[in-house]
Amino acid sequence: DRIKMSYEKRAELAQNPITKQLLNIMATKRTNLCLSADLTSTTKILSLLENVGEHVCMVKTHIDIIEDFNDDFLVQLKHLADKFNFLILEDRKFADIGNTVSLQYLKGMYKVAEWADMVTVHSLPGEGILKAFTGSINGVSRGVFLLAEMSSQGNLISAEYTKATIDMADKYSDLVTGFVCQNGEHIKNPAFIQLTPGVQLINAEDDFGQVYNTPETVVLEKGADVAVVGRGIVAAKNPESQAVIYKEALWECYVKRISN
Ligand code: 5FU
Repeated sequence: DRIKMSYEKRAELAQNPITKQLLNIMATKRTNLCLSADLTSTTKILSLLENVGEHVCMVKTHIDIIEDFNDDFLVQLKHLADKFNFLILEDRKFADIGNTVSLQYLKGMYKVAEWADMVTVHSLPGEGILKAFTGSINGVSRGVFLLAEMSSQGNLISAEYTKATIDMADKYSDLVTGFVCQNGEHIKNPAFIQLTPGVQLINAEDDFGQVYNTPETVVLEKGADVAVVGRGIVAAKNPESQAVIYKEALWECYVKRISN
């Protein structure tokens, strides 16, 4: 069962190269923390990553919130990803018909396919949306996280929708790296990664309906493999020391989870 299995073991089982790579990074760097680098200036993002990069397995971006976006930023971002050995997830939440999504993924000013190891995709339009992606671009592996649940208060995703999303991935296991969700009880396959946003050290909410759970809750009770932390780290006085606190708390929960 996925929950009790170590990341190393799961890396061996994973067929999808990007899943394998992510699980190996987690095991080697001993971190299941994903930083959500939700800042609007390229210099601020790069300096944040310079300080926090060594503590995370993945960095999540919202490329379209950046105000001074330029191609050199992508070069610097890639350089930091190599230097600190983390993967990049562009949280684009694609949600249109396959043809449009394919254009949004490959074209436009951001050319997401060229630099993002993984992207997030809504299952809402049906499985045709997955045909817009391939497991590799120019010989480099690519992955997709399907949105099976959301963290926001009152979201319209039903239990049935969540289950259908998880089932949708079965036919696309060479492409789907895992699921963005809150509760992974239906994710049985150890080759899929549960990515859970809405994480802070205390239970809380923001003014827009975001709901936060603690590392203990998300990893031990809800089955998160990777926890996404944004403002918990980004808005801290000292993001680096805060990242270490999150990294250690999350890792301790994982160790506890696989050992009892
Ligand atoms: F799919 C989801 C979701 O259900 N909840 C989220 O919060 C994605 N997110 C993203 O995680 C959201 O867009 C932010 O980028 C990040 C959470 O940031 P926070 O600052 O930790 O609330």
